[in-house]
Amino acid sequence: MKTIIKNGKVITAGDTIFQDILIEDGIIKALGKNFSEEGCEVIDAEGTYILPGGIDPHTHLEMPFGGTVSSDDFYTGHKAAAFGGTTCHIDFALQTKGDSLTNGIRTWKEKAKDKAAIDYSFHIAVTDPTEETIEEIPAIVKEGVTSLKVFLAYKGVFQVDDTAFMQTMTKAAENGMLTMVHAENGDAIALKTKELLEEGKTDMKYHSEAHCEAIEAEAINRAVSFVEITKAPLYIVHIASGNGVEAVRKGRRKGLPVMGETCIQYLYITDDALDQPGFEGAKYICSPPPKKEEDKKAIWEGLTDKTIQTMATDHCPFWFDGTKEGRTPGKELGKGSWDKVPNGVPGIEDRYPLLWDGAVNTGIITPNRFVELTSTNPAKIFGLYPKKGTIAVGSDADIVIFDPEKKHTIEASTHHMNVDYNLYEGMTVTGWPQKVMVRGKLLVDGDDWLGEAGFGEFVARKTENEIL
Ligand code: DUC
Ligand code: ZN
Ligand code: ZN
Repeated sequence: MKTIIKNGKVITAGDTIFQDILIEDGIIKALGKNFSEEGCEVIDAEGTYILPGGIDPHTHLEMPFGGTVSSDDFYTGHKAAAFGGTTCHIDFALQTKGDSLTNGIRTWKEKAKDKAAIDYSFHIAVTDPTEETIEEIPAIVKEGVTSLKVFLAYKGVFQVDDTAFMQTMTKAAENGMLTMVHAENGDAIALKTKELLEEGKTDMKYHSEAHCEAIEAEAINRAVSFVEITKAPLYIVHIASGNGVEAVRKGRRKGLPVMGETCIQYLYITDDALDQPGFEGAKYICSPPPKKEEDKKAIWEGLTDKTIQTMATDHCPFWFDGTKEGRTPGKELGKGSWDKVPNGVPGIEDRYPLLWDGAVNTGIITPNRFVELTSTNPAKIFGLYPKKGTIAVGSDADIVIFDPEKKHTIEASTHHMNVDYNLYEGMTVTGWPQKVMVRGKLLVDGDDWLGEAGFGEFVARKTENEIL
């Protein structure tokens, strides 16, 4: 099976070149011009940009959380991802307390295997960092799971203490594994939550107060200090605060191996969204929550000065109204008090075109930097490169044929995510994926879905995580 994509402008992190792409058996076989078209399917991509498929390094599909389960599974989430230009993602498998890391990964592999339509991999979230758990790390690496996450938040649920954090990151580094951290101070959140609730402060906006900027910044500063103490590399997930960005910047200037991720919602949304009449603010409740205008500005700066390496989503959707038939319970669990609202927002379908519209069309970043943030850097940091994350001979043919002129209005009624609202409802963006392929198979052709459950593959990752 051979395909030629011709007449498009191929944009990678390093180059922008008019060249044709020859694909054979799902792999990019050659780049150049004037390929023989005999026996090939030919896609004329005149007027479009050919980009590496997006890699979302931070998602939570079908995740049990907040008394329910996130509403996208490995089929619906993958279909939505593909329509939005994402061809691979790394989801978080959770360790159950008292159980092994291996079983956590096994459980998530089961969830994915018959449903997956795009390629995927897993990080393991360490929630019970006992001696046995830490000793299990080398075995996990052998399974191709080369990154782990710890939480400094969610006291009594996922939170680990500083000793466990340092021990885990040290052991991970010794085994070529990258540690990731959800950096918010869980003790401070628990205390603030108690105080706010005792004062009868139950409106949605108080979620922002319980997860205020200083609570995130303290944890990020602490995490960066631990990099200095242990010398182990660290990737800080979903940075939402200006002082958090600054802590990473300072660490990097000292030469510490610390990297930062932000999520698309933090570029567009502020805490005003939680402060709306009635229950509307619940749609925006996630942790960390979006912060102030000045934090948003600082995150944009972090993207342009390369303090931040990746753009993710933390995709973790919950129905706004989960009471309808066939739905899992959703945000309505928190009617009456913000602390009962399941934490998480949708975004897997929106990330790639929203960043293009907001950052490339406006001239804030180049198309090459866009590719870096959405695909190449996640691939390099998490050991997927050069199989994924670029358009090069020998790479998987994970390709987005992107129409830079196409206008698209984002609406829950037309999006593919399995959730009844969209954070960007009514926003019109310019630039939208026209065709999307994974390993040479066309999954999206305009509005048509050609993907199949079971086509997506688990990707075992290498330990050569690059420190960018
Ligand atoms: N934050 C969220 O909002 N949802 C999932 C997990 C997390 O850390
Ligand atoms: Zn998190
Ligand atoms: Zn997350």
